[in-house]
Amino acid sequence: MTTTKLKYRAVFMSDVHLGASASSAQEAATFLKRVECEPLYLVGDIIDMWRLRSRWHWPESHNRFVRRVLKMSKRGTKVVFIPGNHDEHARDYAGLNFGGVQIARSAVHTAADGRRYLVTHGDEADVVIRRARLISVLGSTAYDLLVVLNRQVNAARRRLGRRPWSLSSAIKHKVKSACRHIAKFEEFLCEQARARGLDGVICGHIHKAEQRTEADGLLYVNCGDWVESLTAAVEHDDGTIRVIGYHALGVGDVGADERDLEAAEADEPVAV
Ligand SMILES: [Mn+2]
Repeated sequence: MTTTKLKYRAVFMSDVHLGASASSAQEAATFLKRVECEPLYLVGDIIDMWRLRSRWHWPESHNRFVRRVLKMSKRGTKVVFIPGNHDEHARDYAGLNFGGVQIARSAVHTAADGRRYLVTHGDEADVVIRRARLISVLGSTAYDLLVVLNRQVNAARRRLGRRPWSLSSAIKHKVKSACRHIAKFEEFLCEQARARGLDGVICGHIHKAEQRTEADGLLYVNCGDWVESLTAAVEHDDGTIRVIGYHALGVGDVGADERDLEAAEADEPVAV
């Protein structure tokens, strides 16, 4: 089996949700094993403290992800952890360094082409979460169940030779308020970057991978998540930033090429 590393200037991952049973920690760790980068940004909700508080769930794959991050740091990758709302307690440690992992409230990443990007989890946009945390906790538990259920449905579909189907995205696509929420979220974060004179924003939180250039040239990138969409944002040597998907990378396959993620394939919000 080949183990050629995919080299990127920077890698941005968010919403791994370690501690949640729906986390695809195994795939996230395998992805990290296949990539090489200078800075690695962990853009929040890496550890799901909300979920761990209600039920301790920490299988070996979740350790594997943590070990992989620490190993990269030890080998010289600059690792920046920007906590999200599910691991917000880590925000108290902003400015500190744990085993080579720098903790920051947000960061500004300078790309190879000189463009500067605001890197933040994004929940600061989400007034709803601040106001009604309980609702959002209940919401994300229901979402987890949905994901697990959906996997079982798809295992059955595969046995029948049918294509997999995303139950939650089918439901969520129909929810207008979710769309409005996403639009507001994206708008808010673009505005944050603009106000600071930056060239774009790289965020997570809403579990919706996206890369889009606004009319004024501002770049909006959402890393997606490692629950359903299994995506990350990467910076190429020329400074181009792209969202790539684990499946498109052919990680685990031999000799498969990298392809950019079809935005349409990416999955949606909630559990944010
Ligand atoms: Mn979040």
